[in-house]
Amino acid sequence: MDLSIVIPLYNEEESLPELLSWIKKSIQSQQWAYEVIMVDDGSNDNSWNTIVELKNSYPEIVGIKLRRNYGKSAALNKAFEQAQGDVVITMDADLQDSPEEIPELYQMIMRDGFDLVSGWKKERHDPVSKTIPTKLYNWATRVMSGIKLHDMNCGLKAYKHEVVKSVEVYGEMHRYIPVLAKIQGFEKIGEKVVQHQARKHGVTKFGLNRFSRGPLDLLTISFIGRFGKRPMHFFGSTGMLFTIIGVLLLTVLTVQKVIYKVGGIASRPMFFLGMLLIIVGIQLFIAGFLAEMISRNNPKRNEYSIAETI
Ligand SMILES: Nc1nc2c(ncn2[C@@H]2O[C@H](COP(=O)(O)OP(=O)(O)O)[C@@H](O)[C@H]2O)c(=O)[nH]1
Ligand SMILES: [Mg+2]
Repeated sequence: MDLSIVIPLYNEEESLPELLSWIKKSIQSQQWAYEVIMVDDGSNDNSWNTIVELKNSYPEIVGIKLRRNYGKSAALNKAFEQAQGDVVITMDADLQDSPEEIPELYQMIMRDGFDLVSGWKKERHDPVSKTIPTKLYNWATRVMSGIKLHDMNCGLKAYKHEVVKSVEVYGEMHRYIPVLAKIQGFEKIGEKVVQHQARKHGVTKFGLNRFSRGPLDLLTISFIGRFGKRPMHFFGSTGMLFTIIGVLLLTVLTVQKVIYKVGGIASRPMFFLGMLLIIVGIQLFIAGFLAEMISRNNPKRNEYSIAETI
């Protein structure tokens, strides 16, 4: 199969019929075998019935209904497991992303050889309460990940088949799929300026909590990406550093007391700092040993992303 179009959705009944006909119109001139995977994430409106009905006129639909609302990441992960296309394109269901971008995104993967191409809503039609925090967030992610994308969390993205099969998305990690892909070794990441429209029906589904959860997920991703298979290298090295500095500080104090007969050592800030560093350092070692014991039992510990074998 050439193409899988993946659409995660939550309460978007009004948008779906127009979305499907727009997709069809945008790609019918291509001779592609394709599927449209729609994941209804426990919507409490009529979205699922609408999908079932649409299936009669659009046999390319693959519908998945999750029993409750698990979040966009979970929906994407389910769809990625299912996707058969050589190219997988994700898009939002709310008609804000234009399906007319699909042919060019497809070519950027197949012809230009990108592993992942992210849309860039250069001209956005969203309220400022959304656009300003997003700029900040994109800057932070660029700095932390070293990936030069302007619009990390654009819903419209294209992937090579292997990419969606090797990233695992949960929590709020759909915001960072390019980072996850890079950790797996997919480094040819491109960007395409895409059209963006204002929301026609319904309301946005992401409130303020995206600003607290997102950064935490970014921390998790960068930690697991770097140290997930060798946690002791992180905990052990920081633990060792802390302990050594602590021991040095206390040694200085001991020398002062024993050789130079300096009094009142136990009330000096350096004394408390030295003790604190030793205690925290040892705790970090313990955390490291525990993490190693846990990851030993992880069947994925020795799983690596293989590009090719002959
Ligand atoms: N599967 C799933 N999709 C969701 C959820 N929340 C939002 N979406 C979909 O993600 C897309 C973008 O959401 P939207 O509310 O438009 O976000 P915004 O464009 O950033 O304001 C839309 O297609 C939504 O239906 C969710 O909890 N689960
Ligand atoms: Mg939207």
